[in-house]
Amino acid sequence: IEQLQKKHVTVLGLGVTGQGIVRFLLSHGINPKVVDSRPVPPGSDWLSHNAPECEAVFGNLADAALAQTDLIIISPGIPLFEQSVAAAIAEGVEVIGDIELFARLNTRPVIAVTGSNGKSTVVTLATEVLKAAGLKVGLGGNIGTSVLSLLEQPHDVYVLELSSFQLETTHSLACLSAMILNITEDHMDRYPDFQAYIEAKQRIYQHVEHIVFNAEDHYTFAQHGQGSSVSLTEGDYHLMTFDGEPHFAHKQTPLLPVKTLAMVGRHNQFNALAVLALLAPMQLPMQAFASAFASFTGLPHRCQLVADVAGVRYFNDSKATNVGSTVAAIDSLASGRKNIILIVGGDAKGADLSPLKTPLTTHCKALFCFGQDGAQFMPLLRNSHQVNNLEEAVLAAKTIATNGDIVLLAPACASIDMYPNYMARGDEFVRLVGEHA
Ligand code: UMA
Ligand code: ADP
Repeated sequence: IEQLQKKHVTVLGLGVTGQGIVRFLLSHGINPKVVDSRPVPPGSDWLSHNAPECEAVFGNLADAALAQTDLIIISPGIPLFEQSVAAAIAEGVEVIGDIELFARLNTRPVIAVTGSNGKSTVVTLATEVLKAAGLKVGLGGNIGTSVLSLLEQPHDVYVLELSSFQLETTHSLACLSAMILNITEDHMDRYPDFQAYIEAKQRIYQHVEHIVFNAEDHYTFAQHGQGSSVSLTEGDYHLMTFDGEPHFAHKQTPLLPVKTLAMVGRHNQFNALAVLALLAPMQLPMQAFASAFASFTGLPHRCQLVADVAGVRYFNDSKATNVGSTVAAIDSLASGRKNIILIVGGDAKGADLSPLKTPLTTHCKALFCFGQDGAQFMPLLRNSHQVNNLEEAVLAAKTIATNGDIVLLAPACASIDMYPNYMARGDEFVRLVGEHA
């Protein structure tokens, strides 16, 4: 902190992250310059009420004189290749993210999770287990809470959800344990190629005592160091039959019956194994896992059953914002019959949609596409239809659904072309299902 107080600091981005950084700096007597390329960033009102003393430059980044500062603390939504940022880096300005600042100040154990899908579910379940063991846990990062705000109160342990964007600007985060859950294509509008996205995620393993990885996804393997692998079938943490019943197990030791887990779906059994592996160094009583597994029913907007009308089940998986999560949703709801009516579309972020082809043709009865990139999905299934919005999709799905069918919103796209965020999209789906189904 003393070093920081001597520097001229610029906070770049005034969303959730930026506000967390500004609040933290002000509480330590540091007045940063605040810059955002949006003319009216989300935190502009907050700033004028709470920190009118900070110089603010909103609009064109070129006007912000970024090169004339000592340190830029950048938000994850702004790429390092952004022209003004790249120019400042070339001038020797240090650029870090809020996770890096947290890492430099934190003294408590950190459990960190990244991956293309399942991060929020895994960090939330891990947090519930730690709480059940009586610990005071700080949960933050990409899940939506600024990590710097976590430092305002003492905690026993931190659980961090980290995006590839956040990892790009993180250098010294020391973790007790860390895992890349899986890597499938996402954010191809931000990375030059898939390899660059993998490299960003791999940064989570830079300083880790206990590495955890997915035995079935070699992109998650660490380049250096030993660790524990996770997979339903072949990992150190895996499923085994014991006393005639499926169990979560470590090597040959059964730990808990799978039926203790309230969440459904095979991907959630994987997530539970990930939590067992990640928390192993904490040496918690198995009872803490048992009670959290039983009480945590999953986060909203993730494969959530929202209605069952005349034998037709409606699932809200609005958080499926990339191809991998939509594939996981279809696979985990599949019954061997072609009974899934899938709704997709939005901003596909430049993704390759072809991995959807097999799950769609194997398990789906019909496909309804909407939004900016809806048309790109049309060739994936013979019975596909383009509609103008989610309401038309729900109405059309209802018309063809019969007893035993599933109507699944798993858009494989970001929502920003039509909604403020995936929650608003999911909420609208739930409302439409309530109105029309
Ligand atoms: N933006 C500008 N100009 C700026 C700053 C931002 O146009 O000067 C745009 C960005 O391109 C982006 C949007 O504004 O489209 C938000 O960016 P931000 O960096 O201000 O975002 P925050 O509000 O600080 O939220 C960020 C994470 N957002 C992103 O990485 C885009 C949040 O993850 C995270 O919860 C929050 O920090 C706290 O850590 C959201 C997300 O979508 C949920 N993450 C991606 C994902 O999960 O796929 C990675
Ligand atoms: P993230 O925070 O990485 O976006 P979430 O837990 O919010 O992850 O889940 C995002 C989407 O991925 C949801 O649609 C969910 O059903 C699906 N999902 C959850 N766990 C997994 C997993 N282990 N593998 C693939 N998809 C998953």
